[in-house]
Amino acid sequence: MTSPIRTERHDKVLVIISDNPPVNALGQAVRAGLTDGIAQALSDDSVEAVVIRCDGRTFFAGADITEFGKAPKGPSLPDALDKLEASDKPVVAAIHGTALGGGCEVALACHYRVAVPSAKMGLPEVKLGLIPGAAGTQRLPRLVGAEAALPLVAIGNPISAKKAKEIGLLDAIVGEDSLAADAIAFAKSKIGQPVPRTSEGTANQDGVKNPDIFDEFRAKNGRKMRGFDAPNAAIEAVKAAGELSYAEGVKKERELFGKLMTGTQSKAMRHYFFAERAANKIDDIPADTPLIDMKKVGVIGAGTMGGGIAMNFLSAGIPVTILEMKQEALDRGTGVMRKNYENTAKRGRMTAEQVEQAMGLLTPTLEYDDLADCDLVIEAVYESMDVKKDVFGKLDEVVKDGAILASNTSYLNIDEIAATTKRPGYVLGLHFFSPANVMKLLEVVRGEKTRDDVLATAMKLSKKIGKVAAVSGVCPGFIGNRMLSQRQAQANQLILEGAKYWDVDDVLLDFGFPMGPFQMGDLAGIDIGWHRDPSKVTTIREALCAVGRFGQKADKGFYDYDEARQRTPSDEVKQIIADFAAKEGNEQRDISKDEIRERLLYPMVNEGAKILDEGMAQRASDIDVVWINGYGWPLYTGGPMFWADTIGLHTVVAGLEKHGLPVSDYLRKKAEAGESFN
Ligand code: 3H9
Repeated sequence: MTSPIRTERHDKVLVIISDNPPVNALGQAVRAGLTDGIAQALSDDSVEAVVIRCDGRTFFAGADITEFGKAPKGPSLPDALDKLEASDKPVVAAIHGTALGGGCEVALACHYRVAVPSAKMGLPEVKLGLIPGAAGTQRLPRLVGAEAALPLVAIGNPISAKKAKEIGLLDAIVGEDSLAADAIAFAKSKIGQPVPRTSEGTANQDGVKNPDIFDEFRAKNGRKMRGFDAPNAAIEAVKAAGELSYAEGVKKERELFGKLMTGTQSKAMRHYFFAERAANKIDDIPADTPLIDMKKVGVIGAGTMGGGIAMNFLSAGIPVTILEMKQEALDRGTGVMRKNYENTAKRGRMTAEQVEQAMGLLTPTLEYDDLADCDLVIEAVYESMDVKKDVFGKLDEVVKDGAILASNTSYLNIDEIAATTKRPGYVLGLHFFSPANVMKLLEVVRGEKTRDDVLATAMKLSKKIGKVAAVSGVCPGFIGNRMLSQRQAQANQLILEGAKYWDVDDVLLDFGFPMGPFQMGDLAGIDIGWHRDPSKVTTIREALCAVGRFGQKADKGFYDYDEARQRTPSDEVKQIIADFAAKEGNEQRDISKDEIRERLLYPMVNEGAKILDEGMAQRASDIDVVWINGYGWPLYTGGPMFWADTIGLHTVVAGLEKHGLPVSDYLRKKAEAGESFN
């Protein structure tokens, strides 16, 4: 097999080039090639400096994740990088694209780093449940200081070249189109000078002088890190970089890395990494299916949902025409969109110019005819089949042939909606989650007649607007809400049988969800969909509405809320539930948290199995993607189906049986065969 690494001579400079598509991952052959390249430079007296760069779309994007969990093959990345850094001839990293993880560690082991303005650098290992394992936690703080290193290592978001230069991670920013030549010139300028080795840097002493920075960082980012093991290990490693010698620090990093690598969290998060990428692929549609050009998008409805949907496209530079029925609603909707953008700008995540650019792409209208030349129209109107049918009928008449018509319905039958048009092949569901400009998930609902190019275009578009998409077949509630309704039914039943409603919420919080169903009800408003007749009480929610307990907005719902929005279980609600249960003939008993957890989560897995069996999801990992991105299922458990695999499907079946709950044939068969979903 030919090596992915080649070398070129430019006078006294040896250029080591990696060409390992798609992302120049640092697999065994790349590591071996890098080591050989450095050896070649050192053994040749006519070479006086070295440049390392990559062909293709990016500098090394990290270790090859597909090698994790397999028997390691030398040279290891830490060894390769130690050899590189030991060179007494200057080595320059020439960076474009994304220098991530092990790729960033390659750059750190080089004596100098130059990059193009569009490059990004980062250590995202923490997002795979890991910390950098090739001395990144020890070299980075020695170069840029512990305080600047902490967010990079413990949160894992990449930074721009500009920011990298500011903190000292880059030595120079070079021309966008002249990286190779500029890096060689930079290397030549360093010939004959003593080489600066990052492992010998002293910037890490900032954390020794002010050890409070570690606790402050923990306090500031506590919510983001809740439940995850890797961020704490990352903080520990960065702290160690100031307290220990380099050799001891590296040893500490290896210990922490090894522990994380063999733990369940990293396994789950690596599963998710590949799951997210797999979800964007549709098994029976060829990758080279021609796509429909997307120059302009229409959105019907300028409420919270429609406005949020529109913002996704505006932010991606795609013009949007937004339609409302009344001028007042249109003005209100576009006003909210502008305000959202301005708030983002206030937080420093957008410039004022970008706000104007995005809003400049928006055309508000009251006329259906203005949607005629859109390539895609998404309706986000009231959730009623009759209303949707009416909207699709009108759209079918005015919007040009070959344009896609999409519904944002979270529940209704897409095939029935499609049948009201003369172009059912061009109809599909695009189910956004609220707030639609923030939430990552997009459920793409494939109708019976949806054309291949329509679906392929939707998947491509979802990536362009920064969404994580998963395909669902047509069934009530699709993948996400269909499984949610199982959990909700159990939550309601549990409190009738005597479970404390705050225990139900706490079980889900402890599991890693951001909140439980009753807290969620209070936040969203318990009166959503309430008929406003206090004399007709058929559910606990209606009983709460009847006494004005509408949720957080009324300072009372399931919980009482104080000024700081802290929740306290309410005696009034306890009584309402007890009375309601008695009326329904439910005898109340103490219910353990274990029972609550099993009854909330196992029926979801069972429903997931049915969804798979019916072919409503392409693969179990798509279900994981839906639940992690749309419903706050904790990433570090890998999603409901991966989690079920981890605890064993026989455990799920036994639990369902113990609680007298239904077990689908598919789940039972898999459990009996000792199989897993993923
Ligand atoms: C690490 O470095 C540990 C070290 O500290 C310690 C070592 C001792 N490996 O995302 P895309 C595949 S941990 C293997 O769709 P984009 C990916 O699966 C690593 N494969 O492209 C996909 O395959 P397919 C730290 C990888 O342009 C294809 O490449 N680094 C890897 O949207 C295209 O990927 C990271 O965590 C990999 N490292 O985004 C960075 N990376 O076509 C992970 C990608 O079959 N990577 N693939 O579906 C990324 O964040 C994005 O891929 C990147 C490009 C931003 C680079």
